[in-house]
Amino acid sequence: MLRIVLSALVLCFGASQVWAADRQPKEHVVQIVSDYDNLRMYFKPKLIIVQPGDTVTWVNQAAEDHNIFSYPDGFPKGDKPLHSPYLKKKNEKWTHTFQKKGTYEYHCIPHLPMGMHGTVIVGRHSTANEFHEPSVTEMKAYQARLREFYDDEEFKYTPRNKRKAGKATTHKKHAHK
Ligand SMILES: [Cu+2]
Repeated sequence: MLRIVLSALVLCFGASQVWAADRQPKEHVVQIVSDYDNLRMYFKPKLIIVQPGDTVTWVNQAAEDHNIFSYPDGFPKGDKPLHSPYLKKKNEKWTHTFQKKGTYEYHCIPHLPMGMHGTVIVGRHSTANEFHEPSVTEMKAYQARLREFYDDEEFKYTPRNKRKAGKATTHKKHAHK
């Protein structure tokens, strides 16, 4: 369902790229929300569409530890992951300027179990083979960061290039019906 929504958004926003070359870079804000009453921590908006050259500033809305941390394969090939420091104070900010087109998928480390994640689409959505393919070392480094909060067996992340086998099996099943 999310994929359909994303595709529709990309279709709608695709036309804007025609005049993208002439536009001034924009500054966007993503609120980091700590909703203690409902025990929810989330990025607002969860999905933001920007253009190359634009900046996104994440603003902490409460005195709660949050960070912006790329999934190990959650950014375009040739770019670097988003690794913010922990924002601890109310109104503490972190800004990143996006230059490369594609999809950036990130989460907050301590609140990953609450589904605290977000997406930045720069210009257009990345296709499956345009994402960074993490090395063994990078995967180990990512798991080590998560282990600061979680036991080894929790939140084992499988990069998308390792998930293809499962998908192929599903397709086969459908073909037999
Ligand atoms: Cu958080």
